[in-house]
Amino acid sequence: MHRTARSLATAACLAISASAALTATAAPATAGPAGHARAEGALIRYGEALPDGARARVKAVYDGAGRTHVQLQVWGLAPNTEYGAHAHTNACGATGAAAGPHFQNSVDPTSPSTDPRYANPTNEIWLDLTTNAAGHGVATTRVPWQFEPTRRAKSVILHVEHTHTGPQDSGVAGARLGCLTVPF
Ligand SMILES: [Cu+2]
Repeated sequence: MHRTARSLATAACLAISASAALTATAAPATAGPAGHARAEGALIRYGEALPDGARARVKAVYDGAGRTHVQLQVWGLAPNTEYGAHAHTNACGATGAAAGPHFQNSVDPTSPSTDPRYANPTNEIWLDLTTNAAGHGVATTRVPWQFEPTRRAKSVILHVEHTHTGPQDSGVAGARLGCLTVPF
């Protein structure tokens, strides 16, 4: 119940801001029944490296076993190209930095978090993908946890590189190219 009301409020806010800005990119996000979240729309662009008109759709499912399943689909990106993508803590803003760090289930006391004990695809939501010849890509992930009511990811950021997994640079994926606000 709570989540539905909150998501509807978020959708309303997005609708208002979308109608107020000519460059509006995030389509009104809609939430399904309890246990689902979904958002779709044009990616907010943070540079020329992201093709104009690039779009994304994110679906999250919270299953009865306490897990979270997330799918990211993108359209209109460069063909045959690797991108990194993750769930971030804040909604999209005017700059890539506005989305904050990666959402972590267990939060690294050190920031920025590049420690693979925290910056890994089990503790974070990683959605790296490689586009096909048409610039379409799909990524899915599953993590063994769900968001708390008051601490949820709020966006998906698309990065210029696949996510690194080294001992010193885990979670790093280069520049932030685009963003979709998601009412996880
Ligand atoms: Cu990221």
